Amino acid sequence: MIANIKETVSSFVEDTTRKLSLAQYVNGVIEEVKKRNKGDEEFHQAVEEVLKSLEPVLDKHPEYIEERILERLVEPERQIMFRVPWVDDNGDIQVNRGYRIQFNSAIGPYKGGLRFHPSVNASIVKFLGFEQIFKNSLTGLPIGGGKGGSDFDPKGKSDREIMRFCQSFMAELQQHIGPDVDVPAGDIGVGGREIGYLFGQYKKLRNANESGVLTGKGLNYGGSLARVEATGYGLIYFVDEMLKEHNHDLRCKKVVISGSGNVAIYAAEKVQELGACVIAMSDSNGYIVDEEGIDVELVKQIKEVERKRIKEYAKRKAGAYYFEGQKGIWSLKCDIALPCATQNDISLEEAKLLVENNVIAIGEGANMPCTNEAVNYLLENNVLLAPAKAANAGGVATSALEMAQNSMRLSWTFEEVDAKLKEIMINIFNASKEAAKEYGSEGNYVVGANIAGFLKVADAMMSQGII
Ligand code: NDP
Ligand code: 2IT
Repeated sequence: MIANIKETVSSFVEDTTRKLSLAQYVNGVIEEVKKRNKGDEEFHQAVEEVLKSLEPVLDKHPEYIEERILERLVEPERQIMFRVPWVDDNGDIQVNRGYRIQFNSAIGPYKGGLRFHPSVNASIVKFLGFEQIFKNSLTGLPIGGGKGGSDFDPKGKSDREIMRFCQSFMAELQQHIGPDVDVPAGDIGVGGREIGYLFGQYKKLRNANESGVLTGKGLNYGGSLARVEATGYGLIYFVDEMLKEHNHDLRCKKVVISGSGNVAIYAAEKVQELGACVIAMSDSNGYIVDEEGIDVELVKQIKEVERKRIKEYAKRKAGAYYFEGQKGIWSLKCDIALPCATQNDISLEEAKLLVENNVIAIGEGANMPCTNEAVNYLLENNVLLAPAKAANAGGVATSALEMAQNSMRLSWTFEEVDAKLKEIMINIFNASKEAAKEYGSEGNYVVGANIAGFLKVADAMMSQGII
């Protein structure tokens, strides 16, 4: 009996010591990242969130520690930063900064969007590139992690200015990308128009019609049906699957969506198609409330066609209201919250409001829209949380389907692409669920997605040696 107790105590002590030293090791890697990437706060945040969730994996697979997988993973394979000079409509010279980060190519060519927004800097591009590694792995398709962009602000620019900027940006970027090397796409401020100008310039400079070099292209020059819809639709497929797992569904649920760009619009369209009611959407100036349910076609007209502000909506739709301010939207009572605008949209304060209002689920359409404190608070309060890496992976997954169609020189119908997208989203949900269960965090899809995404990349890195 006493021997038994002694054995239990000593194995408990051994176990606790091992876990403590694992935590120390992971903290050490995080501290080193902070030292080497001073001031890159968004990048620190993304690294901390992922690495901390990997402790149970390292416990089971000490070989990842021996092979220094974490230390290699947090260091981008390559970072490119360049000058983007262009001439505005007044004939004045403007200078912006361009970025491309080629983070990890263990499972395929670098893949990830380009963001054009004044807030873009090295930290933003690094955090987005880091997240992209795990997201792309989760899709089950052979794509590595990359990201890029510029501090260029497309707002208020003429079409010709956008074109000249894109041409200058591509004049430099073209030497670093290619269909088997690195395949950019859109993100904030980069949609079909920008991809068209970027593609035209690449084709001209390289004298090659390599359609797989960019995704999100127009349908008449190599684009894929359903790519425009894919991120928003994919988000809803994931959220629907998560709700079903917990005996809920979308019917008659009140939904609040931040943003009114590509992801937000198609999330709104799909969620309403499945029976929910979107009562609010926003842009960076303010939000609209329409208790009757947002008219998505009107939002498309205002934001996609006219490129105007969301406040126009309240002027044109009876019974709709407009409120100034970015974060006020999270004080509205809703069942499902879909942050689809930008990072750190929901901090602890907004998370508390959502919980007070009995939110059931959060689906992250944007990248890292919840702070780490908000994520922890939401999980502690039993809110179902669909993490960005998994829930918004439908966009990049469909980009990979676009690459596949380009390689085959064929195109699939909308229904074919949409069916593949849905299957991919359900697979991602299941992979996240299973990984969470296997590593002791059942129901925590944040941890599950990190682990499932990590394992494939780590194993590929192990197979390919120290490079
Ligand atoms: P868009 O440029 O089409 O739309 C962005 C929307 O978010 C706009 O309504 C914009 O408002 C709002 N927004 C942007 N920045 C801010 C800010 N700092 N504060 C408040 N609101 C802001 O971009 P997407 O819809 O493509 O991207 C939205 C999010 O989804 C991003 O986090 C992106 O990384 C992520 N994502 C995008 C994918 C894609 O395929 N496009 C795939 C996966 C994730 P305003 O018009 O006022 O600027
Ligand atoms: O964040 C993202 O996954 C995207 N912006 C889409 C990237 C892509 O390559 O389609």
